Amino acid sequence: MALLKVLEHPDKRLRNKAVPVTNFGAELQAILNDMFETLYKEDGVGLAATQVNIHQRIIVIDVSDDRKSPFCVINPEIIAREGKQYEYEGCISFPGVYDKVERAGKIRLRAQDQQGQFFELDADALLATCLQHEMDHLDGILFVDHLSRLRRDRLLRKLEKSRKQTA
Ligand code: GNR
Ligand code: NI
Repeated sequence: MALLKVLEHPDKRLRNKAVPVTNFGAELQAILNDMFETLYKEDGVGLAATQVNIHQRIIVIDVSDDRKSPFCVINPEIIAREGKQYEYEGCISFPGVYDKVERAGKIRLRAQDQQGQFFELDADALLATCLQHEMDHLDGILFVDHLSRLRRDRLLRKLEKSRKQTA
C-alpha cells in the first residue's frame, strides 16, 4: 500500500483525458488499494485516478459517514439523468475553496467493478454530485469550469491567497 500524491491546480496533468481500463489484473487491484488509502487520508468522498496522475478511467468513492463503505467505479457511463441540483462542491485538487455547481439531480450509471463485471447504479443527492464530479475529472474537466467567470476568478484568487498564508 502507498499513499499517492494528489495533483493540485494549476497542474496541467489534471487536464489529461483518461483511457478505459482493459486489464483487471493485479496491477489494477494495487492501484485501487493505493487510491482508497489516499481517499481516506485526504478525507474525500471520492477520488478520480487523474488526480493521482494515473490516466485510466478509475474512481473510488465513500460517501458514508462512518467511512466504511468503499466502492469503485471503472469505465463509467451515465445512461440516464433526471432533474437538477445546485450544491456546494469542493475538490482535493483545490484545497480549502468551495462553490455551488449545477448538476443532474439523479443519474443512472453503467460501469464495471474491480473484477470487470458490468453493473448499473442509481444515484441521487451527494452520491450523484460526487459521481458527476469524478467523471468530469476523467475527462480533464474541473468543478471550477462549471462556474461563471466572476465566481471562478474569485475562487482562484482565494486559493492563491490561502496558499501564500500557509507557505
Ligand atoms: O471530497 C470531496 N468532496 C466533495 C464534496 C462535494 C462535491 C464533490 C466532492 S468531491 C471531493 C473530492 C474530490 O476532489 N474528488 O475529485
Ligand atoms: Ni475533485
